[in-house]
Amino acid sequence: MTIKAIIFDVDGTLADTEDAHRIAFNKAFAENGLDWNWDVALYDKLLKVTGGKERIKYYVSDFNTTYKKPENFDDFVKHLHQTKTKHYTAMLAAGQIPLRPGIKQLMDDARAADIVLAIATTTSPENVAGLLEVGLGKDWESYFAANGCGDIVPHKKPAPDIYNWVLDKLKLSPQECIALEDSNNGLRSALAAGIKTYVTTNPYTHWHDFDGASGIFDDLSDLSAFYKATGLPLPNR
Ligand code: XBP
Ligand code: MG
Repeated sequence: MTIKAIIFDVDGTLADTEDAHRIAFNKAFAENGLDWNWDVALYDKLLKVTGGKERIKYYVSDFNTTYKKPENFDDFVKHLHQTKTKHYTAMLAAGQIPLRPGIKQLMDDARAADIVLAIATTTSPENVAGLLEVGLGKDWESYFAANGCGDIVPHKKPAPDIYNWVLDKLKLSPQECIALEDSNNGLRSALAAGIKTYVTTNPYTHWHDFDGASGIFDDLSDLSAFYKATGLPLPNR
């Protein structure tokens, strides 16, 4: 079947964002008087859980078990996460996080060939906007026929919810789409929605289990190889 849409994960796929997320979490902890510090080794483990609020709760329940939770813990986590988003979007606005190699060219090639683009991510909408405003320009929203992100679905990746939400918006079947992901959670989410999935790895995910992926790449610097592997009818680059 011809491919009608490409659905992109954001964090780790469109850009190497996870270390900036980690730094933003640490800034939020410091700003709120917490002595928590997530180093790279710990963050690696915390990435098991997607979603920033969910990740903070996972840290408290599994890694900082002596911490005495405040009474309104949910509100506290929400506030911490808002502080984190403020720091993260400031890093994006400062142009600290470029798109990964080949991403913009792939999007431009696909658009020129009338292949629809969409986003399926667990990250917050502000973060998607901040990244793509810098990476694609002010009219970044016009690139995407569906922008699935954050809390719009009940269950985050590895659940298929966000991909199902996007398929619904696009009015396409899973067989008419491919997904691009960078992590085991993301791959499982897309596969559970029945979508053929390709993976680009990054420093946080290169060791993940990518069983079920249709192709695994270090990055998309060789777009011709990606077009050949996927069967996308796009020009040699
Ligand atoms: C990304 C995530 C996100 C980010 C943090 O996963 O899990 O939670 O790490 O963003 P994926 P928020 O790439 O699979 O979508 O703090 O805004 O949740
Ligand atoms: Mg990702």
